[in-house]
Amino acid sequence: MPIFNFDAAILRKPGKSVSGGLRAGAGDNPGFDGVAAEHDAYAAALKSAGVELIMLPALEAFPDSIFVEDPALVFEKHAILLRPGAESRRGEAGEIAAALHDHFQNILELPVPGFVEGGDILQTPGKVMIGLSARTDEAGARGLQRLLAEIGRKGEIVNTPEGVLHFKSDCALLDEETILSTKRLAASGVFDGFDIIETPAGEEAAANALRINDIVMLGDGFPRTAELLDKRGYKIVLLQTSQIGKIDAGLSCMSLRRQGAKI
Ligand code: CIR
Repeated sequence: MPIFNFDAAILRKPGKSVSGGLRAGAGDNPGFDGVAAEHDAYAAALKSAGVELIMLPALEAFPDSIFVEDPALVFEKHAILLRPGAESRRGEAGEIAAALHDHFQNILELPVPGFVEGGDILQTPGKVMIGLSARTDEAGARGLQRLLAEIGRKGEIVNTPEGVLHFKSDCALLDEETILSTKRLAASGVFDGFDIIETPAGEEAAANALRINDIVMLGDGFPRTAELLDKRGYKIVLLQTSQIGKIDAGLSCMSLRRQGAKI
């Protein structure tokens, strides 16, 4: 079964507090209604792709909790509770634990010490890549590597380009052999051996795309990337990301996808 086949996904509704979500720059706040509309369209696209939605309620105490990808890492039967590097997000792992227990057979926890956010993890057929970043440190990455070995997966620790929030802010798996990557990340050689499609200059944010079953979800502001993927035969679904983009998020962040046969 291809690694991008998913049967279910956990999502969390945005709360009004999402307007105050973390961001590196000093841009204006996203509006709650705009984020909610982007989230609704994203959920609808997942559903159309054959994914069962497990929708969790909003958590006002955690402005960034809509980005469920970061406090956990999931596979077909296993789920790993992570420890976000961002202090304001650390409690999100405890908040998502019950849903993981409901939908996965085996729940593991990142050992102490160290931090890992799911946005830094790229799952590929042969290995799970763990990007070191301002949110994921060496101790966390090593702890995760040990847990992955326990469940029969190989973890490879790599670097995220300086100033980039998460490893997956800059890349996405498009199929078993192909990675969509920014030029700056591809230049580091981490994807040697893969077929790489580079995002055109100025469209770096397009790299946080998402392959789900037979579609690739792509932000709608990246016409040259869309053309490249279209030419390669990918079935693209364009989604607005202008509001979540104000708090440094893209398309992978809003779901935790469970591997399984497409419904
Ligand atoms: C944060 O800074 O943590 C959120 N504002 C954005 C998280 C995006 N998540 C992701 O890329 N996996």
